[in-house]
Amino acid sequence: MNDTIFALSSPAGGAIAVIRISGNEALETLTSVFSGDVKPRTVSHGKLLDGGETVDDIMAVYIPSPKTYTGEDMAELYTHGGAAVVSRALDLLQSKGLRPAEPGEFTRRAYINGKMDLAQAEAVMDVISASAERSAKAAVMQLEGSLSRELSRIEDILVDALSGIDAAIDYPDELEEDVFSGLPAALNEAALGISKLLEGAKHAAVLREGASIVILGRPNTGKSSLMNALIGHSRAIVTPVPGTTRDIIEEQTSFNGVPVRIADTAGLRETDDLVENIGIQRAKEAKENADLLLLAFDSAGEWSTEDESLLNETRGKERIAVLCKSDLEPKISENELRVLTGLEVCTVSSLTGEGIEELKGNILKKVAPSEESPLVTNKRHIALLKTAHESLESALLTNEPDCAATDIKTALDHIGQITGKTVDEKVLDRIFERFCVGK
Ligand SMILES: Nc1nc2c(ncn2[C@@H]2O[C@H](COP(=O)(O)OP(=O)(O)OP(=O)(O)O)[C@@H](O)[C@H]2O)c(=O)[nH]1
Ligand SMILES: [Mg+2]
Repeated sequence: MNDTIFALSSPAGGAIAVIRISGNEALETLTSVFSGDVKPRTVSHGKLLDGGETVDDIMAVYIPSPKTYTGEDMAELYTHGGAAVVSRALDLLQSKGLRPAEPGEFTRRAYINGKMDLAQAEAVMDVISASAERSAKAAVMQLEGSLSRELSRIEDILVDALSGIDAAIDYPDELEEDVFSGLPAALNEAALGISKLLEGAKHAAVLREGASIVILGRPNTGKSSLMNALIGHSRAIVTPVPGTTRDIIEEQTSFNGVPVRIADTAGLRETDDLVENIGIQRAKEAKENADLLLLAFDSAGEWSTEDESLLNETRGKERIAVLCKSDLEPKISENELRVLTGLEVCTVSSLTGEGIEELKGNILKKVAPSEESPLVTNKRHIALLKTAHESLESALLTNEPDCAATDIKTALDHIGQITGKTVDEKVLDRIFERFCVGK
C-alpha cells in the first residue's frame, strides 16, 4: 500500500484535466516533472517537462500529509484537457515509477488512514452518482458523518449492555446493581434507532432510483392529461376517445429535487380489443411495483362499478385519489369522492393547471423522506441493519444472558461492517470496485 499512485480524476473531454498523485513519492515526482515553484498548498504555474521537452503549460500543487484527502502526501496537476496531452502526462508519471490507481483507491487510502469511516467512503460514491438534488444531499449528509454518528450512538448502547452482561456472568456475586433490569430498555433503544434508519431507507431508495408513481383509472378520466400536466410537457397522447392509451408510457422528472418516474396506463375496462387488453394487463402489473398510485376519477362522470373495483384491486397500496377535470360542471364533489374512496383526494384540472402543484406536494409527502434524519441509501447497509435488528429482537426475547450476549455481539458485528470496524478485505474490495478510477 505504500507505493505512489496517480490517476486522471476529471472526466474526459473537459478544458482542464486534473491528475492526482498520492503517496510518499508525490513531492519528488512533482519536482522532477514540473518547472514551477513547489511550495506546500500553493498552486503555481510552470511547464510539464519530459526530459528537456515541454509536454504542456500547467498549474500544479503539492499538499503534504496528513491534511489531505488520502492522508498521504499528494500532488495535483492541472493540464489542458486534450486527449494527447493527458495521455502523455499519464505516461510520464508512469515512467517515473508511479502506479496507475485502481478504482476508488484514493478513497480506500483515505479510509485506511482513518480520514473517514466506511459509511463515509461509500457516500463518496453516492455523491458522485447522485442525479437529483435531494439524493446528493442525502449522500453528503452521510459523507459528513450523520449516519456514522447515529451508528456509533447505537454501538455505545450495545457495548454498555454487553459489558454489563459479561460482568454479571463472570462475577455474579460482586455486582451490586442488577444489570439485567436495565437491559430491555437499552436493547429497545438500540432497536428503535435501527428501525428508524430502516424506515428512512425505504424513502432513501426513492432518492436513488426515483419514486415510481403509476396513474390508474377508467378510460377517459384524464390520466394522460394528468401525466402531461405533472411532467410539464405533452408526452402522452390525449383524445376524447376512450381507450386512447394502450401501453405504459413512463417519464422521469423531479418534484422539488426528488426524482420521480410517472407512468400513464391504459384505461381499465372490459374490452374485446386484443391490444387494449394487453395494455390493461400491463397496467395491472405496473401497480404492483409502484411506490404510489394515483387513482384518476372523472369529476364530470358518474361513480361506477369500475371505480369500485379499482379501489378494491389497489387495496393495501399507497394511494391518492385524483378528481380530474375540475374546470367542468361536477357530477361528483371532492367530499363525496373522499367518502366513497376513504382516501385523501386532490382535485385538479390538467387543462387549467389548477391543483397540480398541490398534488405534487401531496405526492412528495407520501414518497419523499424528511430532510433531517440520516438516510441509509446503500443496499449493503440496509441488509446489515436488518440482520442487526433481528439479532436485537432475539436478544429481547431470550432469558438466557449467554444468548443475549451472543445476539448483541452479532448486532455489533453487523453494524461494524457498515462503519468498517469489523469488515474484511474481500468486502472492501467489492465496495471500492464500484468506484471510478481517480476517486
Ligand atoms: N375540460 C377538461 N378536459 C379534460 C381534462 N383532462 C382531460 N380532459 C379531456 O378528457 C379527455 C380524455 O383525456 P385523456 O387524458 O386522454 O384521458 P385518459 O384517461 O388518458 O383516457 P384513456 O387513455 O382513453 O384511458 C380528452 O378529451 C381531454 O381533453 C381537464 O382537466 N379538463
Ligand atoms: Mg390515456
